[in-house]
Amino acid sequence: DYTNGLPDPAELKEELLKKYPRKVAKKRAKSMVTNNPAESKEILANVRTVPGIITQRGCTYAGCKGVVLGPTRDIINLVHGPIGCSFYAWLTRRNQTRAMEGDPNFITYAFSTDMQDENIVFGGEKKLKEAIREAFENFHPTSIGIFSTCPVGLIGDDVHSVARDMKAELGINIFGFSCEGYRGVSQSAGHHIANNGIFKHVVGNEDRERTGKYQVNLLGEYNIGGDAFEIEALFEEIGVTLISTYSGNSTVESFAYSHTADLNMVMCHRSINYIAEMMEEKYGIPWFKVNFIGAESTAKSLRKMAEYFGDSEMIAKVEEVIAREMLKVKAVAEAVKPKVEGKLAMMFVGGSRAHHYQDLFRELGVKTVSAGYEFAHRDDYEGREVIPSIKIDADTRNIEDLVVTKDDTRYREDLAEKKAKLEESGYEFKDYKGMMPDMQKNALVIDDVNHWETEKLIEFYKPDIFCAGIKEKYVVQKYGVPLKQLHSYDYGGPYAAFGGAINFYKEMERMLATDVWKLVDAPWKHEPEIVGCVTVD
Ligand code: CFM
Ligand code: HCA
Repeated sequence: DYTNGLPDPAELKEELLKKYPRKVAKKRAKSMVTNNPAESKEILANVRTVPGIITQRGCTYAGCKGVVLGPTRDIINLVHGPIGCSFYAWLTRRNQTRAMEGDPNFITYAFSTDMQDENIVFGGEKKLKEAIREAFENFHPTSIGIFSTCPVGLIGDDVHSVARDMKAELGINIFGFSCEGYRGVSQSAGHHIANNGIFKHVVGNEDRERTGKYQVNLLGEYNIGGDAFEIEALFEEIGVTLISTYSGNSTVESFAYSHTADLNMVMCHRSINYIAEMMEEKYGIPWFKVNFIGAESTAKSLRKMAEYFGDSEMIAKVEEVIAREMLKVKAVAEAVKPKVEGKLAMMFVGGSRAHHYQDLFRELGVKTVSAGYEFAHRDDYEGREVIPSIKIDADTRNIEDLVVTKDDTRYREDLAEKKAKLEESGYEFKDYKGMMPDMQKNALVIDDVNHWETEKLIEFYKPDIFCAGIKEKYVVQKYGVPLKQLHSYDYGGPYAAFGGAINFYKEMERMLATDVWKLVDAPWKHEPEIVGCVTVD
């Protein structure tokens, strides 16, 4: 409970809103919530950013090409558009991959049609076809994805018909995405478009013999800074076969037979829940939410998996691994905690990490005083929805009307009643919590935080660390506050699972147990602000 000892967030909220025109203030007010985990509070999220406001958000193309398909190494991801869209998405996310010798890895390349004025005026389909032929001749891929950038939608190039023609001509899998940057309100729309495209064009294309007793997919783990490698090693030790990861360290080949898995575990719910739900509906593969950020969360997720399979050997193995790893984790946490305990953190990131990383900070006794997502939906904030535990009677799986997994208002309905109904019909249920029920009372939750609000948050709380992305990094640091990038991890990582937790603790020791940041003197404190502008005639 942050009611005592920390400033009252209501004061800050008032100051932030005062700056805005009346209509904007009214809208922003709904996206800033003083948290109370005991109450079901609503937050306005997944709505358009007011033009003129400097947002942290990205675009639909980023969500589709960069996030969901980008980390897959055996597909050529061809960007149909001007070169900048491709160049600025070229390896910046730090998604890693490990190809076996001789296997294709196209991740290090940036493929683009490099549209010019002429293509904008006369159409770019011909150039797109040529680019596909060229990519095919040079690299011999088994699949090519085409990603539309803004101008493609504006001039009306039909990437889907080009894909169909080229598929027939070249005899490989080719499919297009209408993921123009301007669609939707953020990269979230791009995730949805990517999920639908992969499901339609790839999943189920191949069958494969079982390769293990327990086969799983891991969804929403993108192998940033090598996170997935940590998790893969744990699965291997525990005796679980990882069929496919969507999409860190992945191949489209494995997506094609991923429907042969027994279970889907969802790490980033925001970007990939659609595939989990579609696979459940079409192939009957159950899914549940996991989190491998934080040592405690990792232990919990492994236990959840072992319990699901109900195999006593696996349960024992999981306990053995947890006991062994926790010894190492605790040794480092105990050394670091006294140096950082009680410090204040803020995190404004994406659609899941602003929540997940609070677990790691909690393990060090660091308080998250304010947090928010860039583009998450209400369920990622408020989520108290009922996710069926999957130890359920195969004959009575028809629980659609009882399960609430969508970002609508249904989860406001009486949970107790739902629980009773589920239990009556032999189902177990688990709460899937969003960020707010997991945060302290009086912490300030802000959706789609902007530049002005960021500066005020820093002045108000004087946090010891701010977590966000590259666009925020240097402004925040000029305030004398260290910024940890929770997207790319700066140059660090992995931070997932037990090994990752140790890396993160050490990084926090470096960043928090030092006074060096207090020596930073922002240039704007001394240099005059430029107030006018020069007109050239
Ligand atoms: Fe999921 Fe992600 Fe995130 Fe995301 Fe992203 Fe990312 Fe992110 Mo950057 S898929 S929502 S769209 S966990 S790229 S790996 S770090 S904003 S919090
Ligand atoms: C994206 C990708 C991004 C950007 C990170 C950042 C990533 O949204 O297009 O702003 O630093 O993780 O690479 O989220």
